[in-house]
Amino acid sequence: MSEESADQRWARLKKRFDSIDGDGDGFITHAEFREHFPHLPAEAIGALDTEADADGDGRISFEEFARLTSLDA
Ligand SMILES: [Ca+2]
Ligand SMILES: [Ca+2]
Repeated sequence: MSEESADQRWARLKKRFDSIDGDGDGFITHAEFREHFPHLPAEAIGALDTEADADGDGRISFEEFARLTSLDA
């Protein structure tokens, strides 16, 4: 596989973020997680939520999302 540039990676993350952010306000809420991952158990989403929400405001900004997804990249 070819190396992905930072720009490509950023664009891919943004696309993924936008697809989860249903109302397009730039933040992913718990409800939007649930809507996007209906097959995930509530506790898994809760854990994801807690882990991703670095500043504890109850929603996931793109910055927090990028930080979370870079963990398993
Ligand atoms: Ca939203
Ligand atoms: Ca947050």
